[in-house]
Amino acid sequence: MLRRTFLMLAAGVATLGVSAAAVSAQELPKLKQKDKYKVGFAQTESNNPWRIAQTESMKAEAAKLGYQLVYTDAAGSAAKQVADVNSMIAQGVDLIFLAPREEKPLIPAVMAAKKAGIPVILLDRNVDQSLAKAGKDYVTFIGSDFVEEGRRAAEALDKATNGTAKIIQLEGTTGSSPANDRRKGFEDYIKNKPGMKIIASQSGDFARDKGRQVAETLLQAHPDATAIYAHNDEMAIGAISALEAAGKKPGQDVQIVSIDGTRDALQAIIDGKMLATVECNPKFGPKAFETMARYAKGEQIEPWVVNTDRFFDKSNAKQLIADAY
Ligand code: GYE
Repeated sequence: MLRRTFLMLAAGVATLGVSAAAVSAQELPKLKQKDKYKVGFAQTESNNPWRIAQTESMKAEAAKLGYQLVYTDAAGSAAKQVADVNSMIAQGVDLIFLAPREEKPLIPAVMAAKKAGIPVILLDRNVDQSLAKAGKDYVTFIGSDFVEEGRRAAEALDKATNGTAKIIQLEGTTGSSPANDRRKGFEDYIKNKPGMKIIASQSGDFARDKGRQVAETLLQAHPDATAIYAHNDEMAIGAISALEAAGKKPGQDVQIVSIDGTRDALQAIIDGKMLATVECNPKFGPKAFETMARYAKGEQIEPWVVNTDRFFDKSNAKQLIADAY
């Protein structure tokens, strides 16, 4: 905004009883260029290898740069994550990396940081786009194309089954952007495939044991299922246990596709128990801090810094498992 326009605007609202500071709070907070920063990282939970790999990557990069990292773990609670962000604001961090557990409940945290003049970079999950926007309320979203991940999982299943599958879908955390988008990508693809049907769909909260329990119940109700699509590898591994407990052969009686690319999933592919997994790379550290540096320099940051994903199946799982997390 032109300085003159800003001053005019500020004067205008001052007469309405709103301070000039409130006007400038409408703008995205800036980040000063400094040698060392104190940076927050608000993690959602630590109950799976993906989260642990992500946290390690963030901690390693902060240590490499000599930055102080204020790390919090919301232990699976959006309410705690909001409180965690508020505590980072109180501690005066320079910037907050936030992995919003769910799309809507974390909006107040994004807005509180903005109001306090602290820039936020969203990591790995997004917020509701009708309530907050990149370049206005937060700097950018760094992460994968979840719709595309879901589409690729559906395509892999289509190819392996010749377009015939009765599918149980294990959804991720309800209200989270990867669960919403991975469902959309998959369901949009199978709309044009008359032989592919989702016969049951329920959340397993992205967790292995919850995935196992939900798969167990759904398999009892739908013994005719021929495929399982899990929104992440942890739930897919849980589903393998459920299938085996029910006396079925995963990979033969029931085909399994999922997303992430964990070591356990690659091993399941090698063992013939899983068909494929679409990669979702958790190693955000270098890209997160590089984006932060670009922002401090005054660069215009694109609203979405896209991570590109590989694909793992029996053609490459053996070669790539050594690097898996
Ligand atoms: O797939 C899952 C994790 O937000 C992209 O969250 C991430 C997902 C990831 O718990 O394993």
